Amino acid sequence: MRTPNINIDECKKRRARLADKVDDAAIIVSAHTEYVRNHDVHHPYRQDSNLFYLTGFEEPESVFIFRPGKSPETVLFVREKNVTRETWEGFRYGPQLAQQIFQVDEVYTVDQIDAKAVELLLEVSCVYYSQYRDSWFDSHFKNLMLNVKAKSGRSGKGLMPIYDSYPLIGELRLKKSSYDLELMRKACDITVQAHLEMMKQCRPGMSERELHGLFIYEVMRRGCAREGYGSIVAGGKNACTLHYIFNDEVLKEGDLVLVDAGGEYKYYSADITRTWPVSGKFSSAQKRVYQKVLDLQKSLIDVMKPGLVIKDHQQMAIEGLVDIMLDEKLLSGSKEQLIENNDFRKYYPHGLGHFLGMDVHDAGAYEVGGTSRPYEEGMGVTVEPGLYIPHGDESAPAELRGMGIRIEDDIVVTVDGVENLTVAAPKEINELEDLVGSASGFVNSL
Ligand SMILES: [Mn+2]
Repeated sequence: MRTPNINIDECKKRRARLADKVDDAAIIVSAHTEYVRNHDVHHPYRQDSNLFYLTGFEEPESVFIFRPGKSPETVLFVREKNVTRETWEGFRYGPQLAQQIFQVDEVYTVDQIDAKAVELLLEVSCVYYSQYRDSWFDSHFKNLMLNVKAKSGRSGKGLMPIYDSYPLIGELRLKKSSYDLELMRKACDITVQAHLEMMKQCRPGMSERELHGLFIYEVMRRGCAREGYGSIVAGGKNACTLHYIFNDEVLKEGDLVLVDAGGEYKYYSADITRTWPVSGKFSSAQKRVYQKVLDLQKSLIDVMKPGLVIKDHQQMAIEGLVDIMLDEKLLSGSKEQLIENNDFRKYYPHGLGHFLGMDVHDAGAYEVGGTSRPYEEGMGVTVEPGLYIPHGDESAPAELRGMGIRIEDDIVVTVDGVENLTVAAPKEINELEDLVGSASGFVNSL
């Protein structure tokens, strides 16, 4: 028997909030597909965030059907108990235990879904399901809709309307409850500790991979199941590759290293980026540019509060970064023109941040009715301005070429301001210079 990774009462509260948003509908959420890595070995499995959010159930090949106000209201389809399979792959709840532990009205084995789901859908007038996410259930879903239509006889109604469940559930996930925030704080605290360890252990000659391995070790030993996303550990010019994934080069004296890494704790992810000198000492050019990006990042956090429109916040970041680019002679000319022509994109090609929660790039709409929405209490967002000067950029001052700096914190919008969940991760120059390479007893050979 395994202990659920969630408080089931919280799932019930989430379902109650979801029920308020629909009328005479069924919401269908299926498990994430299992992917084969090679032969009979699968990629590590992680449940679909929406299914976990609503049920806490972590097994593949499961489907949840939620019919607010109907009876049964909650129906879960799960894999059957199977002694042989469990010997190989581990524990399965099976229908009986799943019903008891996850507290849903009815549970069936997943091979009953085609017949049972038709009955459930005949009693509603529309369905919410996110197609093209889970190939396994998509094919069932198509037949299901046809069977429901066939069963409704000669009503002339046609196919029942299908709405995407993703934005519907995304809107709920966007506003974090106190339970959600507790887990986000934990993910962030653990990730801060792991960044501190990486800073302490960092030294020239170490590989990016070793630093990456240290991060995984430090978050997993503190209770994270995994990383929230593939960590970026980018020394020197590798920092200019925004989603650098190779992490296999050697960290060099004189270079900066950019680390963008977050642990996932009970399905909530942190997302911290810090940039520090490999040797523990910034060069004067690195120090100058880093300080400017840091001052901007802090000022961008300071202005955050409910009501600030996300697009306006992004605009502030662009303006601040263009000032730095002009100051550092990366660009010249009129600021307005450089912004209008998107010339700054050469050195700042990404956005200021993104929603953060169960997914590192979390669910939720950035625009409502075609316009950028304002920050609201309970939103989790990142603030991560960055400046990247390509290695081969002959128009840039030589001392800046190949320099990539990003500083990222995880923020929750409160009733009148923000809470910075990752404020404890050092980012001041003197703090970093004191910390980097300060670990004692380090053996520099394998
Ligand atoms: Mn991020």
